[in-house]
Amino acid sequence: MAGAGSQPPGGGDDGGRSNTAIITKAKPRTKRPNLYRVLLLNDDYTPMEFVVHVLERFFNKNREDATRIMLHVHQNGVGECGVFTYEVAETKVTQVMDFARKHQHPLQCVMEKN
Ligand code: TYC
Repeated sequence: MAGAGSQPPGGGDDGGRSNTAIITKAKPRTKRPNLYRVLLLNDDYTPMEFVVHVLERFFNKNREDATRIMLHVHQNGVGECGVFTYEVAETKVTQVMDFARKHQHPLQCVMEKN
């Protein structure tokens, strides 16, 4: 469709006959990355102290916050450890799952798009 908006801002639709410059100002487009929640899932076998340790070690929580999150997961079935970009979230999930497996605990850690 020809008409309003079909030419660049600043006009100058003279078929190239004049030497008027068109200066377009770039819009400041700061694009935010997609964010992912990393979640711990409850189970009946992983010791509470192990889950607290995981939260301290991989999610940089202090003991108080780690204990609060662990108890939330224990009581509600699932809880958030943090929100990260895709690659960081994926790394956290892998680290937790590897660490749990190494200690023979069934602890599950997953990520979901925020
Ligand atoms: N429910 C476990 C227990 O009673 C503790 C636990 C908490 C396990 C959080 C996993 O993500 C978890 N020992």
